Amino acid sequence: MILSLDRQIPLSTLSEINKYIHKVKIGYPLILENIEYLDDIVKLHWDEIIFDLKLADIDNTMVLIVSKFINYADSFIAHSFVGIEGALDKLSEFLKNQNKSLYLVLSMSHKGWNDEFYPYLKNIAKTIDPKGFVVGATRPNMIRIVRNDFRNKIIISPGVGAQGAMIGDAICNGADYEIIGRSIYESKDPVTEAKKIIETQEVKINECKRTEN
Ligand code: BMP
Repeated sequence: MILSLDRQIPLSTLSEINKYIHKVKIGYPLILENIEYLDDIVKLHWDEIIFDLKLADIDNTMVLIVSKFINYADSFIAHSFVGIEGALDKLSEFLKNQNKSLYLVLSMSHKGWNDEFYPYLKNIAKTIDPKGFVVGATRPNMIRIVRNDFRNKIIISPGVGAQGAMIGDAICNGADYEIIGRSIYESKDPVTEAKKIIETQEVKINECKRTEN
């Protein structure tokens, strides 16, 4: 599970959640809400801090943006559609030199996303060879396709809960992590909710593994 934080929550709550969820994805709304909060987040014990800046620009601009957060992040998310030359080639090289990782968006969770572009995005993804991909949990078929095309890459999958995908479904279809935000941070008791979601996820994964065997 990856906690998606798009809003500030009390540090004591975050620190409790951090006992159960060890990866966090930080979004623009949170950075814009309170950039100083980032200093508190990084002090907790995360296995990975992913900056979801959905980079989609020319190389120089993307490198300037990630440079601002390089000391906070383990990895960054960029759009793949911007292409290679003059964009992702330099970003990818810069992040490698900084020992940071890159995820590329291959398929989004909202209705309006068009997967007809996937063959184009797939070729870009093959050339750039990032750590992993973002594929929406609302598109189980795309998760299966991406898993089949990229057997050794990490698939992280948003869209669970608030956007309608069921807990555990993305994992059962081949994702490595489900990304969950509002279902946790907007709940009355985020810590209990996080624990409940993890339990539900475990039950679901065990069920689908049993069905596979
Ligand atoms: P929530 O669980 O609150 O819906 O949050 C999902 C998070 O994943 C948000 O930060 C959103 O920007 C991001 N996201 C998404 O929902 N769909 C995508 O296709 C790609 C994303 O990064």
